[in-house]
Amino acid sequence: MKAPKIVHIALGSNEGERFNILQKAIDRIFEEIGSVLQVSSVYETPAWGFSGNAFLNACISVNTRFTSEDVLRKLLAIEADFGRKRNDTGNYQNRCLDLDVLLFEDEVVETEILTLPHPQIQNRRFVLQPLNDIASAEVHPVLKKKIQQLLLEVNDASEISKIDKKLQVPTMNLKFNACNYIAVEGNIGAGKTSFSTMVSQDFNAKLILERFKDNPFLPKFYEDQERYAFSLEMSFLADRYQQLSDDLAQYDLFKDFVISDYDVFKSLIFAKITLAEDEYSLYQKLFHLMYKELVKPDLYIYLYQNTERLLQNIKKRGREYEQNIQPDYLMNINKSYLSFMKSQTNMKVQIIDISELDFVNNRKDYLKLLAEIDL
Ligand code: PH2
Ligand code: MG
Ligand code: MG
Repeated sequence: MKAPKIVHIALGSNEGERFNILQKAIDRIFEEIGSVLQVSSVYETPAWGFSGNAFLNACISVNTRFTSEDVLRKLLAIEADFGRKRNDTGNYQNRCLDLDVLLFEDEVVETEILTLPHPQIQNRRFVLQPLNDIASAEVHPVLKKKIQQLLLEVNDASEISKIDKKLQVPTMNLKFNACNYIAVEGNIGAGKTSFSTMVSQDFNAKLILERFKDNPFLPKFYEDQERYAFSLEMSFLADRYQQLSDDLAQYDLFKDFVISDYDVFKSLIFAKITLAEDEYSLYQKLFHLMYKELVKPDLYIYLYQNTERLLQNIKKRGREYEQNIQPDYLMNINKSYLSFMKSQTNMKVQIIDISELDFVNNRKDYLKLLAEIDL
């Protein structure tokens, strides 16, 4: 899962209900591209470079996990939805909505469809003035000057005036900090790691990820289940116990809550499936001794995904030792999780069906999934 990057976007409109168009464009950017960090004031500006109606211009900064090219494509699609028609004369014309990528962190790009930083930033007061509201200290990665410096030096005498009305910053209305600790669970390949990583990035949470990669018994287990099941389950239990007791005890002053991509109870759920009866009863005794020492999550989220898509995801992520996992095994795991969750009386459990969602690639689906969470 990529760490989000900050993109600065310029908005302009000189046709139609200019202010409302800018606001709706920001709302669409929030829904499709990423969380909106900052919004500048709105400026009324004379058409620059052509004779046309006066514009309203603004700039925003957005946190996005998409690439700069994906952001550009999405912005063009939003413009098109607002009825923007481009002609190919190369001349400027009136437009109900123009969305330009100004800066994408310090990326310098020159392709057929995208130039970064935007080549005209330093020549346009209608860009620099609003950009200065939200990014005065950002350094232009090519000119190596701060935005405030570029604004002082700009050779553009346009008369620009700030308007009183303020654009709204769209937000998710979700208060995770009501919880101290959230566990995300789900079958193999459901997307537990992706989802908890995304939430930790977007809501300033400490992230605890299962260290499955370090388990030397896991590849062996998938080769010979009977021989390696007990060692595997014991080593998972020991690791998870150690990680959770360490990481949950270590309070991070700068984070608002903790989110993990597993709950320790999964050890028992898997052991029940993989161990012989006598081994399981021994395992269970040890498990309960350890379990009662651990902090329980305030919220347990189970991401339900159907078997077909689990298998697709497993194939896509390509861990070699997982490639022979059978549908029956996954259905069995799902069933055991469901019966575990049913038996929980003290823990707040939430099952969310994600079989119709693609929350990793589609931000609307991610927002839908978040909206399902009931805190
Ligand atoms: N956009 C242009 C050309 N000229 N002038 C103003 N005032 N505001 C704009 O957003 C603008 C412009 C090309 O995109
Ligand atoms: Mg433009
Ligand atoms: Mg444009």
